[in-house]
Amino acid sequence: MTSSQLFASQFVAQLYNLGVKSFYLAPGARSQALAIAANQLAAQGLIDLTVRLDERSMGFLALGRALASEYPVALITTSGTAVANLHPAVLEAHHAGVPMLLLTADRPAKLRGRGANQTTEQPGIFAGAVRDCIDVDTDSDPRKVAIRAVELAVGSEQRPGPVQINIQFAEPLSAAEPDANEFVAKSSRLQRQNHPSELQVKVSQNAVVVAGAGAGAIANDFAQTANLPLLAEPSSGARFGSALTNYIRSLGELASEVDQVFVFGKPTLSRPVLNLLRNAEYFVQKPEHYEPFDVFAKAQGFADRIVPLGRGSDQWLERWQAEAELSPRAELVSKVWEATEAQDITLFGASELIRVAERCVKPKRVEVYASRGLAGIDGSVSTALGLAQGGKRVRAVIGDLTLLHDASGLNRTGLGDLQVQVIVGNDSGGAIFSHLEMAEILPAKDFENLFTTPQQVDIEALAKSYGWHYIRTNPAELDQHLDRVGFVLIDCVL
Ligand SMILES: Cc1ncc(C[n+]2csc(CCOP(=O)(O)OP(=O)(O)O)c2C)c(N)n1
Ligand SMILES: [Mg+2]
Repeated sequence: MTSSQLFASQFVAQLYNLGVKSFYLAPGARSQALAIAANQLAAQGLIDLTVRLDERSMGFLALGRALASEYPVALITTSGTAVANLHPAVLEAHHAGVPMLLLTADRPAKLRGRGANQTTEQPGIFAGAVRDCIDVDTDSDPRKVAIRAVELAVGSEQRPGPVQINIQFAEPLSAAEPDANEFVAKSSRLQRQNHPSELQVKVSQNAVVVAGAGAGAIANDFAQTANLPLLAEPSSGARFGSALTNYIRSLGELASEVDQVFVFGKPTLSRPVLNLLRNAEYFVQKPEHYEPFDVFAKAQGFADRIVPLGRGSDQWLERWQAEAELSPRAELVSKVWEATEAQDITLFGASELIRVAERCVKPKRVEVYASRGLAGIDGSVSTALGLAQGGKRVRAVIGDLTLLHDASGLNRTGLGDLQVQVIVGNDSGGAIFSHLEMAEILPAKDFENLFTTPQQVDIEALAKSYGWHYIRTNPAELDQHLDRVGFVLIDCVL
């Protein structure tokens, strides 16, 4: 049998040859050959190797890094529950189309179901959330396995996304030789192969363009070309230009007149926008990463590129202009939005603040992310740190419960110097739930216990125990702190 180390060295080197430059490792015994091989490449400066304790937060860190680099990153775990801890980030990556390679170390297959230590059914553990699970022992050809994995992750067959490579390591689990650098060749990225489809659609006079998460600037180009109102979410990548409207305010009056919608990306934030699709005909331009959006199962057509025939009227466009929301939360998100420059990234957590941003932030071409694949409040601190590993300054705008959910993600160990501000809109609990009908029906105390769950955590102590600079402020004074460098936690009290 081929040795564990030979397989690991060739496999890791081949990933490098295929352009994979960011590796993540959570320590364990079964994965030691992969750890040693990755470290050998890192020692030569060929790859970045980040070592984290907690696989769950490592998953989101890697997700952020993959978002920033738009190329697969590799994650190495040991066997057992370590693998399962990647699941939340894998689900988000699946739905948002983020490429990741999950190198999960395992014992030989013959030991499954026999009570062997730290051994479970790892193949299939992520079900349909991975593009494939390649289950191999160390007699397989590591180069072929690596090529197949990277091809699938970049989206050569479907959308980009996570791929699991489950590697059965038998003892001896590692050796000093061979060195992974022996198998290194020129590193170049695999390109995604695709054959774009096109659809021409006659533009109605009462049409709008809806740009959800991941829509990209193409949605903006479309709205400009077709002279249509643009309803663009903060993380759409299309929230700029003259066609953008403060649409949430306008919708009450104009929704019933809309008879045609062009959908880009994954719109999820506002029910009034989604309701437009119930009543109008709609066409979907398939996003590069997210799954094509069709929750009402009545899209009139899908294509990689929709070409508008004709243009909307200026009168229709003008009717969509409205005033932005004014509130302390609006002040908070607007200040961050205004401070964002070309070399910055803004990340919104999945809760009330991104919805407020949708109602108020001005047209501006900025780099914005939000985990809208599954809209979890988990992993947001880690995702911000992963984005920052790409070299830009990152500001994450999140709720207080969202912070606490990923408190262990604050661990700076192994991260070096990053520029990251976590700006917490602190309203002590889940403000978003106040919109639920239950808020009116249940006794206030029950509603608090079951939904808002107010917290009294000492956030200052939390930040300091992880070595973050802590600032307590309010929306009116927030702008004074947005240039602070290093690891900064801004507790913005609402
Ligand atoms: C992993 C996960 N668990 C639970 C939820 C449901 N959820 C959505 S928002 C929210 C509360 C968020 O509170 P906070 O972060 O303080 O934001 P706020 O709405 O107060 O601004 C919860 C529990 C979720 N989206 N993801
Ligand atoms: Mg809150």
